[in-house]
Amino acid sequence: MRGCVIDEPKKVFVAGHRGLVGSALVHKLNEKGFTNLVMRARSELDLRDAADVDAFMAEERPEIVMLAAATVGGIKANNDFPVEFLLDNLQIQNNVIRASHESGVDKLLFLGSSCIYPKFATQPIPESALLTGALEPTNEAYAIAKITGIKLCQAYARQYGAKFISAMPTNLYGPNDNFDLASSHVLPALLRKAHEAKCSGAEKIIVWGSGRVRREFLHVDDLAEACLYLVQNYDSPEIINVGCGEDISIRELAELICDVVGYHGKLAWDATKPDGTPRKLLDISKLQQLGWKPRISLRQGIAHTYEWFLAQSAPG
Ligand code: GFB
Repeated sequence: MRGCVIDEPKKVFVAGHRGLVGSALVHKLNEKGFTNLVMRARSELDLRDAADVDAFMAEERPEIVMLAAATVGGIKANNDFPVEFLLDNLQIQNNVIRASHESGVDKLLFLGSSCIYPKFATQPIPESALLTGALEPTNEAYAIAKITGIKLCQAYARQYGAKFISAMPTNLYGPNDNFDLASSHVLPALLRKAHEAKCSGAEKIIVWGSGRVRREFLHVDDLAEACLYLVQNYDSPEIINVGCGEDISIRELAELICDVVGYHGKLAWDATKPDGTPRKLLDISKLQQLGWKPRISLRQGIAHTYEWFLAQSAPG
């Protein structure tokens, strides 16, 4: 119709759309009217393969790339498999970032992690703490890969003026998380342990480490909203933290999870397992100044994740 221009939704490639972050991004993009999404399962496209990624990007030519594909895991998986955490992540991000530049992508969002910051960074951790001290050894491989991804995005921005931005999320949780006890993060692990102990009538659950270390947890739906907000409102190559601004000890987290699940047994501490970083609370003032804030409280978010977990494990 003449005189009536209807903007087509931008074509967005969500890399890693089946994971915790990618699935939340797809949901949020659909909700906000971005219906032109490109996605590929790992069986269809191995992002570690440069030639396949090049061919895919040349054919699809997305305008926006949200890079949520990564090899991820909790403290034990990170500690046990440094080769995969370093190599897979370097390959995935190198391929996707380079192919995005070469295929003319307008905007790319790279997702890092709060573990890029030094083990003993000042708290809350400002973006300026990057590369000011030694990393936490249990996740050094993953952190080095993520730091390299940030630097590659910044290099494309400096050399070619690319709008490749990098967000640093704090510890995330929510639907589609990994609940495997050997490789998961603490929150899904404790949710599962408390649920199984409640069902079996066990008198205690095992919690790793001392319980004294502190972590900040952000529901993945809040992260997804922040990511979209950044894609629409942030162009700087400087990294930006995404968190909720509050942290909690692992003991308090375990107690909260047991309360939400309705498990009334004891907590037993396994001191043979590592504590990791003593504290990891992000300074989110930069994001707040941009006008974004999280909406989901930790208790609400755990309850929502538990509902999802129960629905997955329900027969039929
Ligand atoms: O979530 P998590 O595995 O990773 O562990 P990080 C956080 C804390 O919870 C550690 C304790 O002190 C764990 O010892 N914890 C207690 C448990 N019980 C459990 C349990 O049953 N399972 C697990 N997994 N932990 C990760 C990094 O560090 O954070 C990644 O390894 C990434 O690279 C991610 O950056 C955000 O918070 O210590």
